[in-house]
Amino acid sequence: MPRLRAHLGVVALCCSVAAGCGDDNPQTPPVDTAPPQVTVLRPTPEEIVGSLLVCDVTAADAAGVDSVYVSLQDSLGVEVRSQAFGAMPPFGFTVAADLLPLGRYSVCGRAIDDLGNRSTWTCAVARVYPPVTLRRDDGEAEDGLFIGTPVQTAGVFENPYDVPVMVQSVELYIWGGSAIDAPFRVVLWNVIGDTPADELEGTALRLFRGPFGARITYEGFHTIIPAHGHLAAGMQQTANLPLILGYDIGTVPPARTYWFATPAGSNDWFTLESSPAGGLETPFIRVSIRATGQSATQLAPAAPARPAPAVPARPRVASEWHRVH
Ligand SMILES: [Ca+2]
Ligand SMILES: [Ca+2]
Repeated sequence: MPRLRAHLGVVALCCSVAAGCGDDNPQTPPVDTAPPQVTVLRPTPEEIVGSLLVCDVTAADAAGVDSVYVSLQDSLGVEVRSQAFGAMPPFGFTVAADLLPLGRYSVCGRAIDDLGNRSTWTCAVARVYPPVTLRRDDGEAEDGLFIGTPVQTAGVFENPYDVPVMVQSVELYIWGGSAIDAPFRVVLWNVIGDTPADELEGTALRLFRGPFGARITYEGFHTIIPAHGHLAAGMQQTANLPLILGYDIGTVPPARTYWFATPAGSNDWFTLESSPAGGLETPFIRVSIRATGQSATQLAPAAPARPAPAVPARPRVASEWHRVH
């Protein structure tokens, strides 16, 4: 047995030398057992999404990427949308935020390389805030309010989200029996306490001919409402023949949420309930908003609002207004 062991040892040594000095015998490359490296490019972690949820994944592998699978899941892990891709990027898709309920969503990717190695899921979470319309009416105006003089009319609306939102549009309803040819502007005001205050921005003067029963939507605003902040939106008239704003007499609005000021341009606001012709009717004013997303969070420092006039006996509520332009 000792002689046999020695013999085997020599054989083993020879084999070892032969394998190790194989300049003319190329080594077999190591087998690739590593799965592809998957990275979620969009959304960025905790990205605030208010319009489009961009789902974008990349994958890399030494042996080559064979295929990529992208999955969008809600907070319960239920798949909202998925798509399989081949070897060539881009790997991803885009979903409109207004098609999704408010919530947190995971964008996940996994990939398989050319040798069949499959990666685990790589995910990034986005916070999706669908655009929403702030309103206090049922969408059907039944009457019009005629105060008898050009007037500002505004509703005070609250941003329901815990993130800043940008005003997308303001919608007004001009009553069917309104006078013709009455110029007006659509205006956004700051809110001090619960009262409309300084103008933030407004449209140019609108010369409106034949507006009977018209719903008008104005876009192009840039005001950002802070998280849970307040905004006053409405109409400022400048003509001798005031427009009659459509009112919803079937809805009782929250008290002191609608205001008017006369003459137009005045900061002397009164609640609509205090108007002889007003009562508890609801002006047809609606404001659509969307979350500002990542680009807006880079707007720092914020431009301060213009100083508000002194309002005695009314506590001032901090209002961090942002202007984009
Ligand atoms: Ca690999
Ligand atoms: Ca109504």
